[in-house]
Amino acid sequence: MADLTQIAENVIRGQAPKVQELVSNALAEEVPASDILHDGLIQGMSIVGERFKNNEFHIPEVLIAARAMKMGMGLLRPHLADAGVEPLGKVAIGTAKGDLHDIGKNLVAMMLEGAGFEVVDLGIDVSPEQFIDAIQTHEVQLIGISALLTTTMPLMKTTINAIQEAGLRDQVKILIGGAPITQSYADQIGADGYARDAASGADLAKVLIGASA
Ligand code: B1M
Repeated sequence: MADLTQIAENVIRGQAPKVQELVSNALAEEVPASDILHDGLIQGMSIVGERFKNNEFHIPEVLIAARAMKMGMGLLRPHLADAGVEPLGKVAIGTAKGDLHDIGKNLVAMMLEGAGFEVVDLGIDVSPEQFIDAIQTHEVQLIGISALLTTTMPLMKTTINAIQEAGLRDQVKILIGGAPITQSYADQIGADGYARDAASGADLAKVLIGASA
């Protein structure tokens, strides 16, 4: 009998092969893919996120857990599609134009995926036009922008203004973050939210799209 808490536990411990084995076994036992996702993989990643926020986990542990979660997701994805399980929402994320730092952005993307979002990763050095294209092409509900340089912070505002001018501002929520970013800067440039770390980013994304109280 599949024990989904074991999947969560092995995600937390970053045991990718074990997660794969347990997910395969659960699928073979015809456990619904959505139960494996929510009670196994997402449950595990949400505990990882909490521990990261509380400084009990550091970046290496998060990356290893995210890799285990991704291995499980790889097996689960076709079954979720077959069962018509919808993601929590769709997010496009990238670092602001001119910014090549992507370690924090990647962590945020992993936490979003771990929370049940479909993530379109636009990469680094993302222009306002690329963000606009992502809104139009992928119909995302949320845009995430990361910046690590004081010189690229203003590109967040340029991006928000461009989205506004393209008439798309009402279609998306905009979440920003990165070491030099603050809540007051987010307020100043008209972003919908600011998160200081990856786990808080995933929590806030849920609130912004109305998927969580
Ligand atoms: Co750069 N760099 N760097 N760098 N680099 C900093 C940021 C810097 C503070 C170092 C310093 O001088 N002390 C400084 C910026 C100074 C400033 O602007 N005030 C700096 C500089 C100056 C530069 C260059 C200009 C250096 C040069 O070439 N002269 C150059 C710029 C290149 C460019 O972007 N155009 C440069 C280059 C690089 C490397 C390529 C060598 C490398 C990046 C590799 C990579 O990312 N693939 C690098 C690195 C590694 C750093 C430091 C050391 C570490 C950054 C990092 O990855 N932190 C950094 C110094 C430091 O921070 N100690 C530094 C770990 C990461 C997990 O944290 O990204 O903050 P962080 O993400 C956090 C939160 O901020 C939040 O969640 C994450 C974790 O929970 N978060 C979000 C991030 N994005 C979010 C988005 C959200 C929500 C939360 O919603 C969408």
